[in-house]
Amino acid sequence: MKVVILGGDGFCGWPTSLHLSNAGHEVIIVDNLSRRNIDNELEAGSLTPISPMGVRLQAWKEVSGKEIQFHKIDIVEEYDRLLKLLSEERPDAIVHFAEQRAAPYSMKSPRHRRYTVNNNINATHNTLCAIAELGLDTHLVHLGTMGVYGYGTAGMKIPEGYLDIEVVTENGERIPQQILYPPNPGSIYHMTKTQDQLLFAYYNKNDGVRVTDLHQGIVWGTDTEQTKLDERLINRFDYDGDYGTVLNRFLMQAAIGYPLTVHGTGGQTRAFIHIQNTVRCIELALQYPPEKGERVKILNQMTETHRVRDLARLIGKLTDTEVAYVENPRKEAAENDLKVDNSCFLEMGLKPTTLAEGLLHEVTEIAKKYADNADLSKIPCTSVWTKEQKAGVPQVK
Ligand code: NAD
Ligand code: USQ
Repeated sequence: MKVVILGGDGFCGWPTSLHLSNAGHEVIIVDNLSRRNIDNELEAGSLTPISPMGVRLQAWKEVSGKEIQFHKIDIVEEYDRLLKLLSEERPDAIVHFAEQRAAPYSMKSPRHRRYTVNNNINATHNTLCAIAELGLDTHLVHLGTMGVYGYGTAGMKIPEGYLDIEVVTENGERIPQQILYPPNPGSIYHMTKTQDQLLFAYYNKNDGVRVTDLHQGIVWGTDTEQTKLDERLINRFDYDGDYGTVLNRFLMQAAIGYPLTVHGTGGQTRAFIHIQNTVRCIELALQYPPEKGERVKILNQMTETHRVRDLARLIGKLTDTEVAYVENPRKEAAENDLKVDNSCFLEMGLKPTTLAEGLLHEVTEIAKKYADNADLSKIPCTSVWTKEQKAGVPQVK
């Protein structure tokens, strides 16, 4: 398959590009390198030393003998260049990672809210618009989020995108229907993902665009089989208060003996998936595209759910690190249960990497190895959801 990877320089996009190239697909990366610029803006880089794109691609050629193309295109600001690339390449599939993906960054200030809405919704719309304008039969695979559902379901397992309901007519007839699961975003970032869903439904209905929307949980881990092959191929590892996600932050904090920063009571339950499983899921989604005329295919891309305080206790015990309960800088339910249906990927053959298998590797091989790169002042979460809230800063002895 010829596959264009939008956002192929990022945390999920880079290892996916390598995984697909390794599997024999022709891979073309498109990225505007905005994530690297945000590192500069926040003065907080990846814990792992990520190489420039040219070095990454040269290393991959040396290691695998395979070539990956790269085009530096901003898919929001440079629609014409995106259109030209797609019309020349006519890819079988596009994998779309190219959005601003951090909830805290999206809440940082009015500028960050506006940037996130503008970037994310237009990135998705421009991609759909280009596919429709060119009349391509390209399969679009998008990285969405579990957060579109909200995280509370009153004990019900969250279905894969669509909810079975019954419409009761005026004369009492009950008609079964399926609707998009009602969106309930918890940040401006998550809200853009709920808007993406409507764009997909519309272009699917109006222009017949074939779309798979992957509702992914929190990704943890760093290495995949390919990124391990050469240090120049290493994946990024975010640990700062805006981009670091909870489990990778705890692993890094444990490696340097920093108290594990649990927000509030830590009663929040979230879905998780290892990066090696992420890249496999995308390969599977490409392998099983929706048929022409089929509605948007929605899959839940996660393997486990965990409560934040349970994760902290587990890692704290494993590494003898203190757990700190800090003020929650977010506006979110203090406690929630979460059950998720992920049977589609399991039926396609996904073999989950569990926490038990990967945690210690991450602490010792990645977080401890690169601990000297850590800037402790960047760990606290300083972005707050409302003006009344305070940052989640632990007392560090
Ligand atoms: P990332 O920020 O590391 O990567 C995103 C990439 O897209 C970056 O390289 C960035 O430069 C690029 N990009 C952004 N806007 C662009 C534009 N306008 N034009 C061209 N390139 C652009 O994020 P990630 O962690 O790899 O996440 C990828 C996708 O997966 C996101 O859409 C995110 O919402 C989703 N996702 C991520 C996680 C996670 O835990 N990391 C979990 C669920 C879903
Ligand atoms: N949290 C802590 N301590 C921390 C950091 C976070 O307790 O130091 C808590 C948060 O308050 C939240 C939970 O952990 O309750 C998850 O936070 P997170 O930053 O790990 O995840 P989130 O903001 O939801 O975003 C991440 C990715 C996003 C993706 C989403 C999937 O950045 O791109 O869409 O996970 S999901 O959470 O399933 O919606």
